[in-house]
Amino acid sequence: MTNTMRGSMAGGMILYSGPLSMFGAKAQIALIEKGIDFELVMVPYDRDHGYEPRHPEVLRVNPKRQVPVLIDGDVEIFDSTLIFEYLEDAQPAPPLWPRDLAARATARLLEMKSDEVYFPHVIRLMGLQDRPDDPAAVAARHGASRYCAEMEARLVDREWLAGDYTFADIAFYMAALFGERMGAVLGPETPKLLAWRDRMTSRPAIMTVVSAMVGYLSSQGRPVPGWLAEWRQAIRDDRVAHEAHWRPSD
Ligand SMILES: N[C@@H](CCC(=O)N[C@@H](CS)C(=O)NCC(=O)O)C(=O)O
Repeated sequence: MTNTMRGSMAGGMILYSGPLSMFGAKAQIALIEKGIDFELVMVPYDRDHGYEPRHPEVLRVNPKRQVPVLIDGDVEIFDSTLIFEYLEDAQPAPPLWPRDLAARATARLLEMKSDEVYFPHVIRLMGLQDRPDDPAAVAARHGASRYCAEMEARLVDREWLAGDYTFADIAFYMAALFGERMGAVLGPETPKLLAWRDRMTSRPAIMTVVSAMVGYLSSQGRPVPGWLAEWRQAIRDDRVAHEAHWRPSD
């Protein structure tokens, strides 16, 4: 982040994330959407050692030893969903939960389901990357597709998953991006979801975070989902509209 020094010197929020942390990316996107000044600390991560050695602040704050961790003065919390809740309370505008009670409950449910119903399929695929034809991998892709069909149905009469743009969209965008990396791809059978994904990718907050992630993957010689590589190339070629300040980071 450009505001790294400002955040820490001013005693602003500090987010501990990882270069390929989908949960950390959720929190980072929310901070940017809300216009909050923060310091981003990327903890050590590589393919061979994972998150070892753990960052001392992550170990100190989170007994689960995971990112993301958010520190805001005396407030020291972890878990992307709890971080969403804190950010909404700390900085109500722009709202990222709907105002309406029922819509808010639905958005919270969708946010949770994205992490706890959809994403477990992706985690299963992560463990089966060398065996894409294994029945367990096939079942995981089917499970992911069923979930996507459910989200497609929601988008028939809505622009965003819960009506307004909310944390639920951020959560599912990131989870689906990791799904895509693991072979749970979106196709023409979910046209509304594809259009939603384009709307999401166009948001400066999403572009900033995803661009850095794509840059990291490229720097490691690791594959980038085809649609994202094409999108990035289109931005480089000035074929799609984008915020003037944003450019692919590598
Ligand atoms: N429910 C947590 C999940 C956090 C999580 O799984 N973080 C991953 C990185 S994306 C991690 O730190 N993994 C290392 C580990 O579990 O040891 C959240 O929403 O923040």
